[in-house]
Parts: sequence; C-alpha cells; structure tokens
Amino acid sequence: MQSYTKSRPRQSKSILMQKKLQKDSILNEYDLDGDDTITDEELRQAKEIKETETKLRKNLAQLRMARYTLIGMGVFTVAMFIIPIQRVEALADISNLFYISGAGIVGTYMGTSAYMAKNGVK
Ligand SMILES: [Ca+2]
Repeated sequence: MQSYTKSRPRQSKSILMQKKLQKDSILNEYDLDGDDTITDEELRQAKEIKETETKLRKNLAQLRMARYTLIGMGVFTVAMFIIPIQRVEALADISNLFYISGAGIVGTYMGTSAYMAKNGVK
C-alpha cells in the first residue's frame, strides 16, 4: 500500500505535465498547423508524409538509375563505332554482359513502375 501511494503522484504528474520542446527542436516540423502542440493526429499525418516522401525519393532514384543505364548503353553503342576493331573484339564478352544487364535494369524498372501504377503505389 505504501509503495502504491508513493508511486501514484509521480504517475499523475507525468500525465498532467505537458512536454516542452527545446527551441528550434527537430520535432517542430511535426507541428503541422503551427499551434505549438503536437497532437497524435499530427504525428500520424507527419508519418504518412514522411513515408510518401521516402517512396517518392526511392522512385526517383530508380528512375535515375534506369535513365543513366539507357544513356550509358547508348554511349557505349556509339563508342563501338569510334574505337578500333581489335578493341571492340576484345570487349565483345563484356559488352554482351553490359547490354543484357542494362536491359535487365531498364526492363525491371518499367515492369515495376507499370505494376505499381496498376495496383497503386504501396
Ligand atoms: Ca499542432
């Protein structure tokens, strides 16, 4: 009983006391409506926003990868016309792998983006 009454005030104090943020806290961005109070709803919304931003960044990175792979394949193909024929023959095995892996990257990107557009980005 003694320990119960002893711990009770501490518990109610933590419920009643409002948490304060330091000035320019990194959590300020979660206060979406700017009323200096971070509600559970705002935290939930902020979480959704962060998740969406992460998805967009990921999509952008994949788009860049596919784009640069295509550009790289184009540059490689053009370079084949310029460099001497012995070197082209020496590079034949590598260039086959290069084209196959490049087409794989671009094809996978197009397939997944078409799939995600059909089923909603999740
Ligand atoms: Ca708020």
